[in-house]
Amino acid sequence: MTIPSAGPREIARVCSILAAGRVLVLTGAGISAESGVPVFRGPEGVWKRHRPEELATPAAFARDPRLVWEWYAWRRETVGGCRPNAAHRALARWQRGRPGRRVVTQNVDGLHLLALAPKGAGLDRLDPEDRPLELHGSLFRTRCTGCDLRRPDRSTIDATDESTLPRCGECGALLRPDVVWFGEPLDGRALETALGLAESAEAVLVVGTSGVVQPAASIATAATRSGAPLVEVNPESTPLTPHATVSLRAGAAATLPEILDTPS
Ligand code: BV8
Ligand code: ZN
Repeated sequence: MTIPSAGPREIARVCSILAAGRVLVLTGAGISAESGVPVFRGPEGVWKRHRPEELATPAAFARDPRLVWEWYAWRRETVGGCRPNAAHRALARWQRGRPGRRVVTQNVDGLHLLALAPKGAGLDRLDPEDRPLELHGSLFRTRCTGCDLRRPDRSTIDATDESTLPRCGECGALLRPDVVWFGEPLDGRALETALGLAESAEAVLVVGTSGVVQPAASIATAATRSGAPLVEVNPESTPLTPHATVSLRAGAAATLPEILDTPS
């Protein structure tokens, strides 16, 4: 059922669905739109200026690492100034200390983590169950193309020349953003965990994803195949809308506090 603007009855229905013990939340770029993080597709999507095939692929990096790092340096700078919005914060409140509530995100902006540990402090003390599963990696981690060393990294990247690109302190090889590019497999353990959470979920909440990127989008439908009702929050309809029990045509920042802060 698609709801152009949710009234108290629909909100109450959504709250009762999300009051289940085991709820899986799948988020996409739309949950960060109101934090000022550009979404991927859509009129002003970042892909408009660049096509995924050009930049977010291993072949593009092999062909022109400087251009790829230039794009990621710009995205790091853009995202680095963004803060979690009311939707990220509502999710962090809702899931804290409730192990049955898990967030799986396609986003690489790190805003779910910042909402859980605002100053970035205490990230290491976060309960692993509270940490979001970052299926596509993070803009703020690098990975070594030589020895695979992965490290948190919020440094400013100098992409003016190939010689100024970041290199591994251990082996000297070129570093790359620790994100999953198109044509690259997702981390097997992360995907297995996400699919396991989907199969055991009693409800699934999908927020701000166009539902076109696979295999991430299939995590939502894996939950519905196991009988879990799906609630979607998105101003537009998506390929996941037909699987939704309730699809709220709404923005995340206004809607999530409304549907998650209700004591259950
Ligand atoms: C792989 C990291 C195989 C990089 C990203 C079927 C099965 C398997 C693969 C495929 C398949 N079909 C096609 C493929 C290939 C491909 C794919 O899915 N292509 C798509 C484009 C058709 N998939 C892959 O390549 C994956 N790898 O399958 O490997 C393999 C196996 C073994 C061995 C070798 C290979 C890897 C996919 C990961 C790609 N990396 N990101 C980077 O970020 O630079 S994906 C990228 O898109 C982002 O991570 C982003 O999160 C993701 C999905 O986009 P969305 O989050 O949905 O964002 P979008 O802009 O599209 O939509 C925003 C939504 O928000 C909109 O609906 C909008 O209405 C809504 N919105 C706007 N404002 C708000 C809002 N909602 C709420 N509130 C608001 N205020
Ligand atoms: Zn190395």
